[in-house]
Amino acid sequence: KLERIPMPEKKPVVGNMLSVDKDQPLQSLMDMTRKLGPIIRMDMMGTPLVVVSGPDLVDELCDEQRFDKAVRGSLRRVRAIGGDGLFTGDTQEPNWSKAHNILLPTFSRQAMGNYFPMMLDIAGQLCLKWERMNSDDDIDVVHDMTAVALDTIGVCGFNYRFNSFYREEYHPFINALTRTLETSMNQRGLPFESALLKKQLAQKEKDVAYMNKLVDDIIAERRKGGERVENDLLNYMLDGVDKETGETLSDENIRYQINTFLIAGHETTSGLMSFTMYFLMNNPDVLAKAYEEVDRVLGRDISVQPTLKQVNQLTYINQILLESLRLWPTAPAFSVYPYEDEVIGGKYKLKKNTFTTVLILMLHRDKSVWGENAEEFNPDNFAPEAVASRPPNAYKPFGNGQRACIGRQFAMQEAVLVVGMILQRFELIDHQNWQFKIKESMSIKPDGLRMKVRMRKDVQRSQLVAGSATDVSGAT
Ligand code: FDE
Repeated sequence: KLERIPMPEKKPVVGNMLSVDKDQPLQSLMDMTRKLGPIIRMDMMGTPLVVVSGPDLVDELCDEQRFDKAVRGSLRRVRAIGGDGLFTGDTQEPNWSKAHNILLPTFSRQAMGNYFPMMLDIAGQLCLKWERMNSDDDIDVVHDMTAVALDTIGVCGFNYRFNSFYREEYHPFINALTRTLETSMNQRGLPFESALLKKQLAQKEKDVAYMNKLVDDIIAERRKGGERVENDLLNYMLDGVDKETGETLSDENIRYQINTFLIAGHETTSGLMSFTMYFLMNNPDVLAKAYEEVDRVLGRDISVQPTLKQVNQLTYINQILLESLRLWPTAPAFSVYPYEDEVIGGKYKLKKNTFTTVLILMLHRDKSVWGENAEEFNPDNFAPEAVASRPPNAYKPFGNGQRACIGRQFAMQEAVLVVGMILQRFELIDHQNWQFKIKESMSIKPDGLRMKVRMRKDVQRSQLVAGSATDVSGAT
């Protein structure tokens, strides 16, 4: 009763290494899934890779008794910066559970209130920049959203200001990080690779040293009794004790955690907010409903800052973001391996340890779960009734189980706030009629998306706010 897992055609020696486009591996896998179905097997030069996207099969892979997160391939190479931090650590490594125990409360719903004022600060910087644009200025959406996400995790994480809105280019940290992630993605274990990538690998070494030093200096400064501000994550990491072992985190591990938050926290959140701008511009009905909610909840007076309570009431904005993560989940896949030999779907054999990737990009488009219009953008998919009637593991933009995203509430709170504040102020204009295109690296982003904004006609300012004393009517 066992069945062979469908395979794409393979070549001698390299097997399926070249079946996957180097620049668009995910989009290749999407095409392959559309052709071959909910489970595919590939031969990566002798090492099997199984790619799964059928909801029933994924449901089994989410069983943590049988499967564990696999830190392999490019994710493994990200250990150059993430080390044994939460994202790139193996579940069995002692530092994973230690850090998980210490950090879980700092990312809880209750803790989110602490970060809100800092998130507001950064979201305000973005809005101020956009308010001051001339009518011939346009916005590099991914750039500005990356700036928000990076600056937010910087202040909330360790009271470091990347000050992205005060510089034309990205902070050098981002350039180093982006290059390092790209090189990690390009290394595929092919023959002669270290010769081919010689330059990039040398650069990677320099970049890693630079990033580590920046972060190590911040930690050392804080240890010396430097500024002990608010409740940022760094303070929790310095003081936190794991109840299970009674141990604290080492400085080296704290560095890896900070690097990790910067990797995991800025790209994915920035991609989420960027895709959401695209969807809003291209779905007028949804946009109208979103404006209605923002006006009702936040009001028309932009000189009064939103409260956390109000942000939590922006439920339709939340649905829009979740729907955006359905069609273009910015962390588009996660991987597991079986502890023992397994059979899934009653017929597909997975040998112990097989590298198995859950392609959430396609899981989220399964017609049996999302209906005939699965490929269409529809935030009603996240109306409470719709969510309640769906199988639990059909939607996995934040991964699974104990290895799921620890930053989920953090990212969602930030994104709802930012989108809410944008809509409270601006009309969004797709002035170049952007043709949909994805840029892939660790995460996915809309490639080259630009837009213009215009101040909405009826915004009010009851108070004179420092730094934004411009007359609204002149601010188009
Ligand atoms: C995680 C995560 C995940 C899983 C992965 C794997 O499994 O491999 C996912 C899917 C995710 N994540 C997603 C996401 C999305 C978004 C928007 C985000 N995310 C955001 C964020 C922010 C922050 C800060 C974060 N995030 C973080 C994180 C971490 C740390 C992790 C790891 C965890 C453990 O423990 O493992 C993750 N994240 Fe996320």
